Amino acid sequence: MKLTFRWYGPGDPVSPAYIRQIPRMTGIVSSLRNCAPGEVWLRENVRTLRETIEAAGLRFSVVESINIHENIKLGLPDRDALIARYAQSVEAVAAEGVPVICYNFMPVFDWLRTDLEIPQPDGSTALGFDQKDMEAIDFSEGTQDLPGWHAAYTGEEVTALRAGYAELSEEDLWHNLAYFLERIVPVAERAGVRLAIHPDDPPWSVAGFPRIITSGAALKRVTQLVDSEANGVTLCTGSLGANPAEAARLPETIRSLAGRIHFVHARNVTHLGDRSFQESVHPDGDVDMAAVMEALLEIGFDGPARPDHGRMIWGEEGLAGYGLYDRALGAAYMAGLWDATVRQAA
Ligand code: CS2
Ligand code: MN
Repeated sequence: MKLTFRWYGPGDPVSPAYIRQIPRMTGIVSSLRNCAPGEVWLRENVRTLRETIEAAGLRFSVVESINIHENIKLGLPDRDALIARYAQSVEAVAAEGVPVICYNFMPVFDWLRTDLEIPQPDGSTALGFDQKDMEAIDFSEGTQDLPGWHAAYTGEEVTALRAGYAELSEEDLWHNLAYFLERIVPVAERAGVRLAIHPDDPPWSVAGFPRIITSGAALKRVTQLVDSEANGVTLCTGSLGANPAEAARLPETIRSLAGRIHFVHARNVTHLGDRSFQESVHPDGDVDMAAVMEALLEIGFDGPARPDHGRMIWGEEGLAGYGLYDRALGAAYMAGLWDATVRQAA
């Protein structure tokens, strides 16, 4: 396992110089934040980002994410042109030597929480999600009441997007994902880079939009859509683990995906009720992190892994889920647990 850390690029309050000071840290996970979905990533911009990362003594290990344009997910007529542009971005990333590209296939929204600052008994704050709170959000005026997405969409835009997705069944969405992968996986293969789909977070339909990458079985199905090592997954313990049944079968999921896990997100969650959870510290919660590490070692996982979201601790202010301190604690815990797992297996 190679320890990595997400950095949002210049402007992120956490600096690569600080990230480098975390024990065992080898690489950065980043992206061209200003590129909208559908825009081609220019090689020179990827190079500048890589050089900034390397100047801090770290490697540009993973691109997370190249976001997929909505019209590809919807299967609209301009998708071929959009996929061709996506291919150019994949080639630019590969040409700069970044070995893994994380992406997701979530309609409209990326990861969602209903509360970004839940006070914890120890004085820290954590992120959480409750389906009841989500269902109470009125989208008629847009996303203004959706934490983290205030200015994302107007009411009319949400209505139009919902109408577009209302015409798609889950199988149609699978079909559109297959259409995309059939065209992009060969490009990734030729360019020498590996794709790693991130499971949907939370792993169920939200805000009136369908979600399909919601289980270990769904990740497996993705790998079967195009049979190539370049067609892999991001194993996110927190996203899958938001569903108690999936949390319990994480080791089994990992074994079933041997050879296709190209990136790992370690995060713990505590279930609070039906489709309701809080993010918890890396060691404690409903994800058995030691069992996750054991299964990863068993399948010979040797790729990049990062602590996923963290709490806000020690008075830090920053991007929700992406402060330095608690993620650094998570990274140190991952390193220790991995060492112990390797030693025990030897
Ligand atoms: C996070 C996301 O939700 C999560 O678990 O890791 O930031 C995720 O990385 C992106 O949605 C992947 O595209
Ligand atoms: Mn994740």
